[in-house]
Amino acid sequence: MFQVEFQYFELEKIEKQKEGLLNIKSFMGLPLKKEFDKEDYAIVGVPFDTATTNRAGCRFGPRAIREWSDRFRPNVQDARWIIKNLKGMDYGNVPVMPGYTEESLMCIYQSLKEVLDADLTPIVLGGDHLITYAELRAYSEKYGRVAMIHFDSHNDTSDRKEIQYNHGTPFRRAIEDGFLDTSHSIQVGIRGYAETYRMDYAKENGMRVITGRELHDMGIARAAEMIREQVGNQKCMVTFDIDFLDPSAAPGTGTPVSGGFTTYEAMELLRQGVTGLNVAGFDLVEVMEDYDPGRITALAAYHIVYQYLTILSKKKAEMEKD
Ligand SMILES: [Mn+2]
Repeated sequence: MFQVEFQYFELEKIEKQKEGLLNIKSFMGLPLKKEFDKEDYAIVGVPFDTATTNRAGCRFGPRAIREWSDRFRPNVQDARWIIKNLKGMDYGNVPVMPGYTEESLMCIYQSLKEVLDADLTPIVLGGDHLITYAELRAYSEKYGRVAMIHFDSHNDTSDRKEIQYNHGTPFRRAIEDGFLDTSHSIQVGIRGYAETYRMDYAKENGMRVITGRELHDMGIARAAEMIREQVGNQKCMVTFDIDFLDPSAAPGTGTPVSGGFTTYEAMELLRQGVTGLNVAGFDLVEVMEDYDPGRITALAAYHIVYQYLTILSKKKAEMEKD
């Protein structure tokens, strides 16, 4: 497990926190701040991409997604639910340090811990997928082992003994460290050309896997059912790697894999598969605007986050009914 001397960050904590709010356009115009006031959710940017193995650049993902969020209109369809049922804030960015992986993981973990300790639902904008490993440490400390619903074209259970931490290893490390309730976790959309040992590792450790081909064959409704069966009532987190989508819908990502899914399919899979589940938090990772002059990747990311917000708002309304 990552462990670093934290004195440096403690000394500069106040300065660092201020840095995390500098020059940021807030998500959907939400209040941009570090103090909590009984909000339901906090947007958290993690501009970290040191752990990428192929193309880099997703440190600008939070900025790109926030940029599109100015399309939010409070008086249309689901937006009314979001406004009516949820109080949100933008926590700014985690003060990560490019080039310093373990130190950055520590910053991410500590920031998530602050959000979770204040009883807010974190909605994290990445950043490369390694960041989810640090998030899972915070979730597991708060709730015990958590289940995970993981949308991706890769298992991210790679094993590099010499390189503990890269964006292909987060879920192997999370399993080793006991953060995950694997028997209620599921990976969806996996395809591509990685060595099979990664898939074997995920399955041997109890995770259910729906490959990309299986998902195309069975369709969204059946896959949504399988997600619900696997997760049940367990406390879970949802992690969405934008490369779950087909490169035609999301060209701006580090390791795109053809044969993926449309943005609509992703949104429907979330709506049908995740609504009503016991979700503790959400993240969306691997958005690289520099590889996508049309900026449709970040647009898709924004709409997927928006979809999750509607799910969260329905859950909140349901809880108030009880
Ligand atoms: Mn991934």
